[in-house]
This record gives sequence, structure tokens and C-alpha cells, in this order.
Amino acid sequence: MNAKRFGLASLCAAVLVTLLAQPAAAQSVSAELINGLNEKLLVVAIPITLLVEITWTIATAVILLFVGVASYGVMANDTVEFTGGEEEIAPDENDVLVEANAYQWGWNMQYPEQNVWVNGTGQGPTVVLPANQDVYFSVSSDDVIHGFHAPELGLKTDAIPNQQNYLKTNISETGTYQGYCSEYCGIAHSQMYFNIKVVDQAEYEEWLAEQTGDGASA
Ligand SMILES: [Cu+2]
Repeated sequence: MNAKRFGLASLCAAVLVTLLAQPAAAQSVSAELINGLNEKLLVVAIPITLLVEITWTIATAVILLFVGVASYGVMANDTVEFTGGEEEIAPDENDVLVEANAYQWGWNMQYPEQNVWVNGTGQGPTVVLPANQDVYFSVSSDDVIHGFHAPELGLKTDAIPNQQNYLKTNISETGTYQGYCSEYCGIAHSQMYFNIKVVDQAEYEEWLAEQTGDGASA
């Protein structure tokens, strides 16, 4: 240990002596000018070296750490990336579950818990949902790979045959939002539209009653 310390101290001393030692007297005016300039440039280069060292390593590490923490906070949220299992789909009474099945070329939308199907005409089927309520989509495909995408609502997942992909969200603003197929799937791919109409809870229940034939207005 002592030998190690002694070695380190000797090295520091040697470096200091080298730095502080008066350079040997210049042999000429030319050599004096050149050596003088060399020393000045060495001094200004030191802070640049240190600065580059810090920005390349410490500052980059701090920025990447921020990116990681901020991204994890968003991507771990189940309304961005739903990783729950079957038992976590629509667990509460007023939650809504919609099954979205893509096919060449359209969407079959179904409310399995209410036994309601939505048929598409013209611009595709219109799914009606209540605002400020947890909503789940179970997305699959009957034939080839399609994509379920409602850009204004930040909802996107693949529609893959024999596989259920889940989306969860909670829509705060009423209105009609357009969805479409985001995976090229053949000749009529560009016509694979659907709509998501968000209304208040009472209007949603009224619509649902009309669909099931239970409603007074049906
Ligand atoms: Cu498609």
C-alpha cells in the first residue's frame, strides 16, 4: 500500500516538475518563438480536452438517463402499452369492450358483453363509446395482417390472425374520430375505414339499448 502511494506521489511530482521546470534556454530567436507558441497552445487546449471529455461522457449519460426515465413513465402506462392478460380486460362494470376484427377489406366491430354487432356502410362501421370511461379494444384479423389505427386517439396495434392484441384508453372529448387500417393488405386497403363516436354516458346507454332492442325508442 505504502509502495503504491509512494509510486503515485513520485509520478505526480515528476509531472509537476516537468510542467514547472524552466525550458532549456532556447538556442535561437526562432526556437524561442516556436516553443513559446507551443506552450500557449497547450494551455488553451487543456480546457477544450476537459470540456469534450465531460460533454461526451457525463452530459450524454445524464441526457440518456432522462430519456430513459421519461420514456419508461409513458410506455409502462397501460393506456399506451397494454400488457395485461385476459382477466384484466374491462374489469369494472361500466368498462366497455369492443372486439375489432379486420378482414379484406373492412372491420367487424362487436360488443361481446352486450351481444351487439356494428355493421359498416360507406365510411366503415361506427363504434359508439362513452366519454371518460375505460374502453378496451380486442383486435384481431380474419385473414391477413392488418393494422388498427386511430391517430387522433393515439391508438394503434397490429391485427394478426389467431391472436388478440389489446388496447386500453379513456377518451375525454366527445366527437367522431376516424380510424383506418395501417398495414397494407391488398387492393382495397385504402378503403378500410372505421369511426369512433364518443358521446356522454346517457347517450351511449340509449344507443346501446337501441341496438339490443331493449330501448323504449327502439
Ligand atoms: Cu387492412
